[in-house]
Order: sequence, then structure tokens, then C-alpha cells
Amino acid sequence: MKRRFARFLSVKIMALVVVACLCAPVAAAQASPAAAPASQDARMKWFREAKFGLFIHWGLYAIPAGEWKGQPVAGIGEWIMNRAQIPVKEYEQLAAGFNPVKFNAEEWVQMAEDAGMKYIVITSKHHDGFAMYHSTVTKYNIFDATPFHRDPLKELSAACARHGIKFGFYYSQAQDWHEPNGAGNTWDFGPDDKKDFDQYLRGKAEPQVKELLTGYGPVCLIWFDTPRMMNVGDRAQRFIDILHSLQPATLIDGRLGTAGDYVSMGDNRIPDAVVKGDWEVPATLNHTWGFKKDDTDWKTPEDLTFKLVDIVSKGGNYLLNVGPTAEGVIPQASQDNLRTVGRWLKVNGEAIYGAGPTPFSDELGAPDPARKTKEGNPVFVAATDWRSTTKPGKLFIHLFKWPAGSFELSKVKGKVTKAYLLADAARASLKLNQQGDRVTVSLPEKAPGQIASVLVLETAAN
Ligand code: FHN
Repeated sequence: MKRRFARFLSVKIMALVVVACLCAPVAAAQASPAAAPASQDARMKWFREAKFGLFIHWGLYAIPAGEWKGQPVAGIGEWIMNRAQIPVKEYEQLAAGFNPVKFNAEEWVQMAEDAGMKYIVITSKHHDGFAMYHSTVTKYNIFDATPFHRDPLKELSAACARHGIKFGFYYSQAQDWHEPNGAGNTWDFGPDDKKDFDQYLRGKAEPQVKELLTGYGPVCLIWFDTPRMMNVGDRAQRFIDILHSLQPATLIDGRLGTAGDYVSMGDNRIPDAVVKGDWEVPATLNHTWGFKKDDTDWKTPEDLTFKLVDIVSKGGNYLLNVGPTAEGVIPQASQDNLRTVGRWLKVNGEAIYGAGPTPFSDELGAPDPARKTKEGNPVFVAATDWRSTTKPGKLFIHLFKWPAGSFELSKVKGKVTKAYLLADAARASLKLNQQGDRVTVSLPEKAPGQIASVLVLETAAN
């Protein structure tokens, strides 16, 4: 009896060993891009540290660049197919002329690094349905349908790995104006509610998302967008399941159609106050996302730096967009302005990366009861003199307007033990006076830094 049980046990163990051996390579292959982090905090760690990312909207729409048949088309550049109601058969022909020979992944990633950005999110497929990578799901992709015959997303993922920058994809899961059953193209295919939307999701969107999660190394996040018709049945959940099974560490933005790992604010919408939880503001450098030749209304580096600090001081991340040309060049003004922000970050990055929100609120501005919004609420008037970010034991005061002689701060918790400026490499102590929660710091006559100088107050807990 004992011997029979021992034989049974050894057969069982052998079987388990064989199964384990057979499964090991599969498990290792699945785990290699990014194993499941232990907790949600662990999954969010890089995002909370990063704070500043580069968004890239690049696709066939960069060829017309806001103009169709000699006429300017109003609105954002990547929507030209929709705005000008261009039939699929005509729009498709752009692919034959897409040859971005000046594209250089190394240069793009170097620019992001110079700008102090820690992650890149690029359009793998926008609403026009054209895949900007070598997809095997459809030939309507940059590798098969253009003379370029390269996979720029592969090249970018390799360059990001070399530079230690996280890499993620924008993917338009619902709108696909190229597909008869995708959402959005009513001019070729009629109303969305008559379409077999699940046929499109299962036949194109889901397999393409699988490709992106298997062929491009660790994917830091997938940025879904415009979740039309996505709140029906298990549509959103199917994408979550794909992500969780292939790369459990990959984050999901806030526009899949169900709650993601963080909240995506409206485009260019910075909240007025501190917002708890993880969130991000997607934003443009001018007014369009995809390249438009007549949109040269660039935000200044001062404005971009202020917005970055403002967002971080409220608890969020800033995902700032460039729209490269059809030749593969990031417009020079975008590059210059971003690099200026990067130079500021080189000096002051300690007050941004991994920093928490302000412990105050008065510096953010106040509602003006005399001015009403359309909804009848008082208009919030933002103040712009200074912002605050925090780290354990440190208060960072970003001074956009240099105060004459000294800076006074109230509601300070704990004892301030030292004050200095990040622009001062020597970290020389500034004279400070504290009366209860009121702190006064004597400042040099002139601001030591460009755009904003950051004053650090080191604090000891009470
Ligand atoms: O329709 C898109 C638009 O083209 C662009 O991609 C932005 C980026 O946040 N998202 C949608 C509009 O909110």
C-alpha cells in the first residue's frame, strides 16, 4: 500500500516537473517584458516619479497638414479626414506618398531627454485607422503601405530603451474611420448604431493591441481615446484582460471606457485646485496635435514651464505633444521651446520629479464672484506669482515673480531648518525668520535663475 502510494506520488511529481518545464519558457517569455508588480502603488511608481512626458501625434494626416485640395480645413490637423469628409478610397492614397526619410528615432528620443521628459507616448493608430507600425492584422500600415517600409515604433522603442525613457502607445480603440464597422466614419459607412462594432473590435483593435504588447518590449502605458460605444457589455474589459495577461505592468489611461489606472483630464485642461489620485493633462504646444502647417501659435517656454509646475503642484503629470512633419521632423519651434524647459529642469528637477502637491492653496488663485461662467459659477482667476511642490522634509517654492527683498509664507507646518535656492550650486543658507507658522526668507536682489527660481525650505517634523 505504502509502495503504491509512493509510486503514485513520484508519478505525480514527475508529471508536475514535466508540465513546469514545458510551461517555463512560455511563462518566462510572458513575464519578461514586464512582470506583474506587487501592488497598485508599485505599478504607479514610475508614473508618479516621471511627471513630464512627450506625446507624439504622427500619421498620414501630416501630409495634408491642415489643407485639402488647396483649401485650409479648420480644426485639429489629425481630424482632417473627418472634417473634410474625405472618402476612405481617397485618404488611403496618402500612404503611397508617406516617406518620412528624415525620421531619426535617436534624435526624437534625445530631444525628449533634453526636455527632461521621462516617458513617450506615440500614436500607433489614430482615428484615421492607419497603423504607424508593422501590423500583421491589416496591410494598412506604415511598413506595408508606404515607400518608407520601416517600423518607426520599433526604432523608437529601441531608442527609448537606450536612453532609459519609458515607452507607451496611443491607440484609438473605438474610432476607426478606415473600417466599415469602426466608430466615427459616417460619410462612407453610415451611422454608428447600424454597425457591427464588436466585429471591428475583435477583428482589428484587440489583435492590434496584442501586437503592440508583444513586439515592442515593455510598454509603460496604453493611451486609449474617445471611448465611443465602449461602455457596452465587456468591451472595455476585453482590453483590460489583454493588457493584464500580456503585460500586467502596463498602465491604462482614463479614456478606455471604464476606469483606468489614472485619470486623463480634458485636453489642455488644468484643474484649478489640488486633485487627489493619479492624473495627467494631455496638452498641445500650439493648437493642433497632428502637424498643421499654418499653426505656428506656439506656447512660450515660460508658459510651458509654468504649466508644468502648476500641474505638479496640483498633483498631476503633464503629457506635452509634438506633431512631426510628413518628413519625420519635429518642428524646430517645438524642439527649441521644449529644450528650454529641459534646461530649467536640469537646475530645478529636484522640485518636480517625484514631487507631491502643494500643502497650501491660496497661491493658486480664487474665484471672482463678479464674473460668472456659462453655468453661473464664479470664474476662477488663477494667480501666477508662485507655486509650491513638496517632498518629505522639503518645501519647494517656485518663484515666477521675484519678490523684492524677502519672501513671506504663512501656514508652514513644522520648523524650517534651512532655506536655499536650487539655482545656487553651493546651497548657501539664506537668512530666515520663523514666528509660529509664519516664515520670512531674505532673498538676493536679483533672481538667480531663468523663468522661475526655486526656493527650498527644509523642514523638521513637529
Ligand atoms: O480626438 C482626439 C484628438 O485627435 C487627440 O488625439 C486628443 C489628444 O488628447 N484626443 C482626442 C480628443 O480629446
